Amino acid sequence: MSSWRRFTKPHREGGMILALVLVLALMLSVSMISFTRRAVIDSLIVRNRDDSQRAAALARGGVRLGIALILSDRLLKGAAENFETTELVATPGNTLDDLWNQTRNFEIVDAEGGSLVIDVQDAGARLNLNAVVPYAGEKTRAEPEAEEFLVELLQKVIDEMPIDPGEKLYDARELARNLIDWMDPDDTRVVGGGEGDYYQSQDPPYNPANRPLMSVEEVGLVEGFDVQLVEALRRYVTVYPIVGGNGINLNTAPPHVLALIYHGVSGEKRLVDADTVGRILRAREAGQVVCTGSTEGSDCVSLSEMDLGEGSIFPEIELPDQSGVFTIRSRAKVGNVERTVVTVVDRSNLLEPQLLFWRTE
Ligand SMILES: [Ca+2]
Ligand SMILES: [Ca+2]
Repeated sequence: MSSWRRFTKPHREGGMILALVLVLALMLSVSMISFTRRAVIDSLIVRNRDDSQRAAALARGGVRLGIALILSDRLLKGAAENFETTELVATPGNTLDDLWNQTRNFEIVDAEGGSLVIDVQDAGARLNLNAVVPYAGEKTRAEPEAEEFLVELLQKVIDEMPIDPGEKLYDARELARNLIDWMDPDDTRVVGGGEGDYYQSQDPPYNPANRPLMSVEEVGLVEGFDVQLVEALRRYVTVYPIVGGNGINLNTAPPHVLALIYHGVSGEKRLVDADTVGRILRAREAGQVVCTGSTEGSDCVSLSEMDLGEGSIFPEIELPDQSGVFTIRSRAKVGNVERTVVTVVDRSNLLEPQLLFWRTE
């Protein structure tokens, strides 16, 4: 027995040591793997942070380029002789032939592989909600056409929302009235009663703004509007300029916004049909400009030629559009990191363009 023990004991001890070595080796390799992985992750984080900073800087630079474009466009249009006064003077108006539109979808690539795309759009290319209920201080009143137009606009947006019709529990007329009450200076609902009832029952309670809208996002605070509806509305509308803006710029608006032209004789206005939208687009493609004033001696075509002669358009338009407000979207990409800066700039004062909005995405 004892000799058996003599032979077997070292053998068992050797086995245990071997097992221990294996466990240690395993632990070592596990910690090596996790150390290596950590090192790789750390270097990726550092690289990502570098890319992120570079992308953010590139996007900010893109905004400066965009501002340079809208100012150069203004100077090219003949404001140079009035540079000292810096006042907004009549220019040929905003069209898609302008300098600021020439960089659309053009990708600028820097020496280190970063890329930048700048998209500039005039405010008139969207329907200005603040032109529907134009601000006039305490005298601000929504015209009857404002409610009718908002009903048609909201119904169109609701109809086009890509969700199940059963989920569209919106009432366009109620929404239109709630939006007017949010913007008008009084505290009485369009249908009578206090405007604050709904808002005071919220947690936390708040009040209607009773002033022009400061952002499209603000519409989400209005009774009956939810995030989905505001998102659907976003591609059609703007709130700029906040005061003193006109209706849609027929010379720059995309087809889905042109479809919001509300036209006709008083009391019988309707959204225009696809034929009118097509007519405007064809005129633009032919290098013509839709004008509301004199059409003599220029590339102007009249509203009548667009089948918009009879009656009027609401909100009122003045073409060529002289709006000084532009949205600049600057999207930069470095490695796998993308940064977008969205700004709204007013170029009315050439020496001091005003930054009205800034958001990093
Ligand atoms: Ca009201
Ligand atoms: Ca109100």
